[in-house]
Amino acid sequence: MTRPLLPDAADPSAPIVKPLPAGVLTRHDTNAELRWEAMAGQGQVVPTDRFFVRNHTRTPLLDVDTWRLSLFGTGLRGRPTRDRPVEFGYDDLRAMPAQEQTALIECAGNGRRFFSEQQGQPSNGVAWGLGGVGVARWRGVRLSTVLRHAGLTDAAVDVMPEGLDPDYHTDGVNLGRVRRPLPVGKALDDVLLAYEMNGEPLPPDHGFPVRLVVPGWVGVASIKWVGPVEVSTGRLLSPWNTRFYRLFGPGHPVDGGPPLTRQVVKSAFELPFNAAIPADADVLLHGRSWSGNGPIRAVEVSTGDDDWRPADLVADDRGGAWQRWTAHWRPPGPGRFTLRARATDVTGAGQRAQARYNTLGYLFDGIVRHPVTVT
Ligand SMILES: Nc1nc2c(c(=O)[nH]1)N[C@H]1C(S)=C(S)[C@@H](COP(=O)(O)O)O[C@H]1N2
Ligand SMILES: [Mo]
Repeated sequence: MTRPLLPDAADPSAPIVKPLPAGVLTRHDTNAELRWEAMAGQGQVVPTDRFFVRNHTRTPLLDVDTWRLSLFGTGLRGRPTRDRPVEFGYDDLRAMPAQEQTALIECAGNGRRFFSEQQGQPSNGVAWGLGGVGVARWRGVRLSTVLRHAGLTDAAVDVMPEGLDPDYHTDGVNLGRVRRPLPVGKALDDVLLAYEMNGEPLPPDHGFPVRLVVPGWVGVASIKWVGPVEVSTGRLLSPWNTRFYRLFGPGHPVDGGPPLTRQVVKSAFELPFNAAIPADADVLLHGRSWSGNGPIRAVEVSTGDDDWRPADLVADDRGGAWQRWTAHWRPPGPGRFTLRARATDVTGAGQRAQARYNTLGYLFDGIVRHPVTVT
């Protein structure tokens, strides 16, 4: 029987179970952000030890022997109820046809820090730099397969997975378990119920025993530690598609824009902020770009005043979950410089001079100014 792989020194009361070495992850309360310099020299995939963690509360340690995926609701044949759901155990899922997919998960608030740092527009939420993102090789069973086994009907509209982590409290109110409805069209398209990450059983922090992987969409759609799943013939609501994960503020509807779906275009250099770069040498800058709309078509880099030039795209990544690239630079001499990268995806969407402000700081698609010092 598969067990969660607990690191030896794990503290089961910590919000995150895996070690958070300072060189690869930066902690923000219950969350941990990838340090981009830790991706230097890596392939497509982010090694599991440095994959970012976004926990509303904390990582639960679940017993796979008693764990069940339980489906219920009006969108299933026989309308099973929450008390008498259609159940699948871990081995049932493992016995279904498996699928592997390299996919990117990114928090909708990734880059939030730059709303305040670059645009003077502070917003609430985790102050992510650009490290609230990762790519992994996920293996599991398609959500569509499980829904069909559970008796999905043509009348189903929404599918709402619910996490088994503790209830989320904010401003003194208990909002219950983290849960967010997915339209049935997306649920049947490319969504995975994953039980493996990078060739190992899912680690506790990333959803053991089973999580959703919803490619291209805001990370919150990829519910971890899934237990109950409601399938409904009507639209479902939760705080995660009403009061969070919509665009609020000036220029947006009073109740917020539509629930967020796809992520926007971003780029990052595989360097720390304020990296020291030797003068009098040719430098090969490395970075990555990605988009929730699909593959990246082109990337440009600037190291000075709007001296934009094309970056070289790594051929192996064409059509992949994200695109590695390189750009040559010969610093003109010692001093402070600002690196910038801007990408365009297959739909023509790109990165803007100014990201569109919203009070919760979601979907930052501005061009990030990355300071370095040449010495
Ligand atoms: N049950 C549950 N699922 C969850 C969350 C959570 O707190 N609880 N966080 C969500 C958010 S906001 C993101 S960005 C992703 C992060 O996935 P990761 O921690 O594996 O990187 O998980 C999502 N799934
Ligand atoms: Mo997120």
